[in-house]
Amino acid sequence: MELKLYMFETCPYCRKVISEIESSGRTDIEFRDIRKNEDYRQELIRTGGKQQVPCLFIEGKPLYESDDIITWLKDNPCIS
Ligand SMILES: N[C@@H](CCC(=O)N[C@@H](CS)C(=O)NCC(=O)O)C(=O)O
Repeated sequence: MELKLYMFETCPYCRKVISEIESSGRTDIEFRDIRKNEDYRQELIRTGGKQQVPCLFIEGKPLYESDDIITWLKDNPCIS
């Protein structure tokens, strides 16, 4: 499954999600820093409809809200 987390480093909501990812040990998520890459920022706005992070793209579909992302991650553990 293709998973991409749109984020930036100093965002506390992103840190919360990244902590969950790191503590779970999963390595199947690509991090896309919207402050370091303008293309990522544009993709987020174009596809998600707004510039809010964190946003997890699940097979290209955006999921906003850190709590909802964490719930999804727990419900969908990495099975590689
Ligand atoms: N309720 C949201 C809040 C997310 C949020 O406020 N993110 C900020 C960055 S810390 C943001 O993207 N603000 C819009 C912007 O920077 O343009 C969540 O829990 O994910």
